[in-house]
Amino acid sequence: MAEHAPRRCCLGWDFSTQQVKVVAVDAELNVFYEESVHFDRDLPEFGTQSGVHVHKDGLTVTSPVLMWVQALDIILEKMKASGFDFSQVLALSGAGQQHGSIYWKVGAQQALTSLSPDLLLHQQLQDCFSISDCPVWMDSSTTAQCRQLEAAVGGAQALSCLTGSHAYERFTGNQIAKIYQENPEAYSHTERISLVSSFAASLFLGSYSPIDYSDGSGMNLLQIQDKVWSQACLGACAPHLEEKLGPPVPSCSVVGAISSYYIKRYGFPSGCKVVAFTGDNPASLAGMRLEEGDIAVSLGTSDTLFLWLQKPMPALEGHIFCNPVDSQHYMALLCFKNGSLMREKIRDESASRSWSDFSKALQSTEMGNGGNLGFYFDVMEITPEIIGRHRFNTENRKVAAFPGDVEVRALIEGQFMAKRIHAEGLGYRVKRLKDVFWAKEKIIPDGKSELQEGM
Ligand code: XUL
Repeated sequence: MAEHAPRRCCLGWDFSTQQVKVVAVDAELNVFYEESVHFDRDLPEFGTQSGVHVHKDGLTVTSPVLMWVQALDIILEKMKASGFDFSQVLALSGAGQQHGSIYWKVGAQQALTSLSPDLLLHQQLQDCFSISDCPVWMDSSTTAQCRQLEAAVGGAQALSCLTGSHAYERFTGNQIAKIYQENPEAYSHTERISLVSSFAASLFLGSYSPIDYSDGSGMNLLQIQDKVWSQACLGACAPHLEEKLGPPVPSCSVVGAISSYYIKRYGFPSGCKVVAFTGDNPASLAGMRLEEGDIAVSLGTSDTLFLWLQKPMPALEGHIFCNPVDSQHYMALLCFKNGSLMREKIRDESASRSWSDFSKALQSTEMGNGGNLGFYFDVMEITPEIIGRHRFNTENRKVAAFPGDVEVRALIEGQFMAKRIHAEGLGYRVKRLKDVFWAKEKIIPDGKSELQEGM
């Protein structure tokens, strides 16, 4: 009986690079329901690898917007089929991979507000996008646009002081500038540009959800102190951009009530609130309840380091974002692109495609790896901008290969050393790790504690 008693809850959504996931959390913060759709596995017709298409130039990386919409359809239908009681959902919110952008075609707002509960979302939204393949955070094809933006505002440091970061290829303003320059027609047919987070919130709202301050800080467009779009940056990227972005809002804002589509098709209550969605990293900072001085490491598709700050110190490396919990405060973020995919590659090459062999290799080698060091960047790294595999032996000579177990430790130690060095380079003093959470890989607990001691 108790199992079937109604359980009031909130839903948390994650629109990440490789999957869409939902959790239901009850009043005591217990997660009692989880569901996910993995793009490569569950939507093979889109032909993605790890959720993205890497284009021939090796720099352009996109994801099909309809894949995200269809993933939401699949999850909602699975929840319905499993008997999930939507009538108990008081509110929902979520996170999205940062920086990715969605281009809603003229007329899309109309389609969003008049969704028929008899059809799936992707059947009704298929003609709503002026760009079908959205640039995502792994894209590094906008170097020219980055230099143009920095030149327009007086240089890299000036842009960093204004927006919290110097111009980064994956930051949305530079991606928008590229789309405007290369595809002006599609740009002019765009009535609204969303981030992945505000796009997801829009699907639930049935109208355009505003961009929140925190995720908006990853665009090179928002003045992080004043929380307004920078006219200089907007002007340098593309015309009429302010109206296509809409005004930004604090990350904790209730942006509206759920669309009648979800009430009629799935039985959500009409009062179900939609709270602004934000970026995955700001959402992690909020969820982990960081305190001043703490540093958190997230091992995901990208590895990230983040911390809570009261006084921003924009620099030439790393990012300052508006804080998602307290919009008067800030957070700092360092992002390393060669994270989990790099670990998976070395696992496949040097540990027989098995995490357990990977862990054994880590256990069988000493901390310090006998003086062997390795840095592995199969894709152009963000922090710092570098590509290639770089191995150094005890004599500090560059070598072409390591034995398998040395390779595994060199990778893990190199990745963690880089995190510490770059964090300290920005003036952070690492005291303790608040937590480390693992995306889908597991590095053995012994390896974990060694690494923490090593930090
Ligand atoms: C952060 C970044 C990545 C994505 C991954 O700046 O680019 O962490 O948010 O989802």
